[in-house]
Amino acid sequence: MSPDSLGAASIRRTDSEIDCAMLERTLELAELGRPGARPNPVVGAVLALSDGTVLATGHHPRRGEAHAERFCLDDAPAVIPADATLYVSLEPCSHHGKQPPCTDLIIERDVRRVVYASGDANPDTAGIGPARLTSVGIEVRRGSRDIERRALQQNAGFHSVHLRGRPYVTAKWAMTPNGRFATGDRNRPWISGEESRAFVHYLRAGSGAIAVGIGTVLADDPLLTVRGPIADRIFTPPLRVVYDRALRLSLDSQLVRTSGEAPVLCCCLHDAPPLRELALRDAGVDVWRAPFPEPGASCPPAASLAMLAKRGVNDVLLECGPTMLKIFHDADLIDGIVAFVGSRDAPVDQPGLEFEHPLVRDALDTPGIPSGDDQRHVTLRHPIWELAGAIPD
Ligand code: AOF
Ligand code: ZN
Repeated sequence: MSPDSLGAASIRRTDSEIDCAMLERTLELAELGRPGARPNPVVGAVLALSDGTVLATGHHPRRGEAHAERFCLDDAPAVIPADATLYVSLEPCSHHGKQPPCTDLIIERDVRRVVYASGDANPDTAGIGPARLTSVGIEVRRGSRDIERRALQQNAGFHSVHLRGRPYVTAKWAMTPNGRFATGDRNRPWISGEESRAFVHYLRAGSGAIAVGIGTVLADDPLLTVRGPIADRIFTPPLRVVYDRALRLSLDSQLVRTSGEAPVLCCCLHDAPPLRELALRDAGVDVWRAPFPEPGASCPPAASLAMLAKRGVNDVLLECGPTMLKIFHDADLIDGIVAFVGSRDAPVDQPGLEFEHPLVRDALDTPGIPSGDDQRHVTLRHPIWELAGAIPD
C-alpha cells in the first residue's frame, strides 16, 4: 500500500472546536483498551449532538471483541438524532475480520455525520470505510493534523507493522547522572523509584515483546513480567525475547522457570548448538535461529524484528544493556526512547553508554518529567507519522 493512503487526502478536515474536543475524548477513551486490545489498535468512539452533548461512548477493549463504534452505538438512543456525529479515533473499518464492518453498522443506525482522527494502515480496510460512508451520503471529516499525529502515534506499533513489516521499537533504560546503566529488572538501588518502575510495567504491558540480551540475563537474572496495578487488567502476557547468539540461557534462570506463565523466545545465530536448543525447547522455551550465517557477532536485529511482526508483535520494548542498544541503534532500528535518569552517581565500573552516544544525546535533549525520585525522558526518534507519509492538509 502507498503510505500516502493513510492521509486520505479526499476527506476534508474540520476545525470546529466541538469536533476537536470530541476527538480528544476519543483518544482518551481509546487508552482504556490498552493493553487488552493488543495486537489490535486501541480505538475510542463518541456519539455527540452538534452542541457537544455526549449521547454515548465506547472503546475497543480486546482483540476479538466488538469495535469501539459498536460499543458506542449499542449505548446510544434507539433513534439517533439527525444532528448527531459519530467521532472515532481511527477510521471506521469496512472489512470482515473477527468483527463485521463498522461501516455497515453506521449506515444501519442512520448516523449522518462521522469524524475520525487517523487513517488505518491495515491494507484490508485502509481508506475504504470513509469512501463507502461518503458514497451513501454520510458526511465524513477528519480532525486536525495535530490530532491525526497523536492518533497515529497512539497505535504506532500497529501502523508500523502494516507500513514497514516490523514492530515499533522503544528502548528503555535507566541511567545515573554519571552515565552508568542499570539493566534488567533488578535495577540498582540508586536509580528508578516506585513511580518509574510502575511506568515500566505499564510500558511492558502495552508491548507485544520485551527484549534483552543474554548479557543482561546472565548479570541480572530478570523476570521481565508485568507486575503492579496494570497487571490486574486482562491482556496477553508480552513475549520475553532473549538475544542469545549461542543459546547460553540457563535452564535455572527465572525466565526459563516461568516459561509457563509468560512465553520466552531465544533468538540465536544460524549455527548455535542444536543440543542447547533441544534442552531449551524441553523446558518450554521457543527458539528462533537466524535464517542465514551472520558475519558479525550478534543475531540479525532487522530479521528478528520482521519475525516478531509475523508473530503478531506490534511493539518491542528493548530493555537491553549498552551492547545490544548499540547494535539496534547502528541498524537504525530504535524509534523511541524512555530513559530514566536518577539523582545519584554510580560506581564507574557499571556498564553504560558514552554521553556523546547519539542515543544518550537524544534522550537528554528531551526535557525530563519528574517521575518519583527520577527524571523521565521520553523521546520520539522516528514518530510514526513521519513513516505514514506526508499528511496532506
Ligand atoms: C474500527 N474500530 O474499534 C477497531 C478497528 O479482527 P477485527 O474484526 O477485530 O478487525 C481488526 C482490524 O480492524 C484491525 O486490524 C484494524 O484494521 C481495525 N480495527 N477498526 O473500525 C475499532 N479496533
Ligand atoms: Zn470496525
